[in-house]
Amino acid sequence: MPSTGNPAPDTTAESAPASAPVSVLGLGLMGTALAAALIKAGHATTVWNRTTSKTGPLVAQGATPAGTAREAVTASGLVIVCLTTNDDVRALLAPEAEALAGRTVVNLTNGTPAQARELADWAATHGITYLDGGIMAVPQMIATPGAYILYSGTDEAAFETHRPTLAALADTKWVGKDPGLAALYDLSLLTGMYGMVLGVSQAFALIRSEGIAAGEFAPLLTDWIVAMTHGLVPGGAAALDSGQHLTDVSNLAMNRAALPNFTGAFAEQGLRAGLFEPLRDLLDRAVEQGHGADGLSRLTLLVQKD
Ligand code: FVH
Repeated sequence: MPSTGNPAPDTTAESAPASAPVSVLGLGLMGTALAAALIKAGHATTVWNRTTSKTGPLVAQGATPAGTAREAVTASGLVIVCLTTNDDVRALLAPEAEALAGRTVVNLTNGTPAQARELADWAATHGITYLDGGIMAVPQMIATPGAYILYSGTDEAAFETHRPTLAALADTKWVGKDPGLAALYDLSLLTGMYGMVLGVSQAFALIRSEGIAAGEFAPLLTDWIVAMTHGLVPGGAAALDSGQHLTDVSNLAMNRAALPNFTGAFAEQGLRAGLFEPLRDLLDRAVEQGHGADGLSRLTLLVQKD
């Protein structure tokens, strides 16, 4: 039992009441959106942030400000944490271990699977229930259709207990009892996004190099990316799962032959062409290994370190 504050509620109940109290630690852009959604859904929401001025707008919406992290932790059986990194989470929670005992921590900070497992181990040794989460939304999407949060942790029953509360933030997707799985799914999805960020940045740079407005080009780019995604993702998955990479659509030898056109055009326009290097490296290796007739799905196998 915690030495200070309110006793931790019994988390073995089947589900938390619709108005279950929640504490949110970390009121950056995301933490603020999460707390606002909880308040709107009728939860008694206690908020804490290192920089105290950030609590103001949430207090105006009905949140209770906590003067210290300890005060926030002891106000609720469910403690949601959303900080910059898991190093920050560790530094913040370590001194509160005793106060957290018997409560459930849901860590929605971006991190690696190994960090999530380490935090779960730490929590277990202190009698804290730990769930890791990966938010698949930007703050403006919180509590709107299309947003979802991935969850994992050894205690699936605790997730089910708090699921109705967590559903106020976004759709909930349970991915398994290994605490590292939410981070694995999260980083895998974000990897797809960052590849797109790089591609979109380069596409805009090239089109703008001849004075064409980004806004004029944007609809074409959007439609093209959507069309390519519909083929690339399910098609790539089918090829990887079956081991059949041969293609009659767009083979690696052809893509490799075309690549100098991209590096050449970027260089001609005075743009950085080095951004294509990782793709060239993969294409070169695939073709040199005799996979020129295979499709782009083959590149996934070359990401693995030799
Ligand atoms: N914003 C987004 O689009 C993405 C969506 C997907 C999930 N990410 C992850 O969410 C975490 C927080 O992101 P954020 O957007 O809220 O980030 P900031 O607005 O920069 O706020 C950071 C908060 O963390 C607090 N903080 C940092 N270090 C510490 C520390 N050592 N002790 C206590 N608090 C700390 C910071 O406090 P302050 O600077 O205001 O005092 C903010 O509250 C992140 O993992 C994303 O990858 C967001």
